[in-house]
Amino acid sequence: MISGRYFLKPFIALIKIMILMKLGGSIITDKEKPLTANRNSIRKIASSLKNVKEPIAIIHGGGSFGHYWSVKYDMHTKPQRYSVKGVSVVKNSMVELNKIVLESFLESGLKPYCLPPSDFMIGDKPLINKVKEIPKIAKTGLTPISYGDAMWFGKNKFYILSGDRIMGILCKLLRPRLAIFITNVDGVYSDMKEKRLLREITKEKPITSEVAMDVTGGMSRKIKEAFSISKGGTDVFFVNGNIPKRITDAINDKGFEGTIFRG
Ligand code: IP8
Repeated sequence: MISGRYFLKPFIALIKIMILMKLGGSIITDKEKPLTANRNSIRKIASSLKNVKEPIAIIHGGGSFGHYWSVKYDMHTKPQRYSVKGVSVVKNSMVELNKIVLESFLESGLKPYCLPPSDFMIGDKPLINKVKEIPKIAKTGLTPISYGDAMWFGKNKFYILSGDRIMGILCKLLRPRLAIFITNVDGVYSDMKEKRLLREITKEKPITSEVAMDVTGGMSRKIKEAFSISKGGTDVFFVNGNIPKRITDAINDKGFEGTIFRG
């Protein structure tokens, strides 16, 4: 029997607009060189998005900025009483990287709109009314750009909010048409040795435990968020940002190359 959701899917796709895109730290920074942005890659990706008519909101990661300092100051996603110097330094480095992303988008002809996560989060909870403003801002032609950050939790505790977690939070509330994770690899691999790319992950064909074991901490967090986003009905794409045409092909449903988590 055809389920109601399956039958309604084409109609839901018509009313759903908006794309949420995560620019991974691996693509926007040089992970080998501390505090070095990959301006060329950011510009190339931004230029490719210029012709996309659908509203887009971007979230970017920390790469060799935020992650470099959070490792130095031993800061994690768990709320704790971390060094306040560490909080300050991590936060400053993310503002610096965000500024580079904003400038690159502006130079590429887009209209970026800086959106620090403290604008729509209180502690570790989203401010629903603020989150609901994001698609409205994106529909004006601006591109809201948020980022992973060091956040105040309460009771003198802070935590690292990753860009991947922001993707999960925003997708749950906004139910975008698409969620796209841009990294510097072709998608999700079954194992890193043979590099066998997994093209499609569905409820019927779920990922095996070896995959989760083989991938890096960063990738396993993305996979966890991708699963929960796709369970909410949004298709999730993993795309290599070194070939920006793959991003626009994914958006325009033209010969997708990467990994899809079917919503
Ligand atoms: O790169 C982490 O965001 P992510 C941001 O998405 C910081 O994990 C501050 C390290």
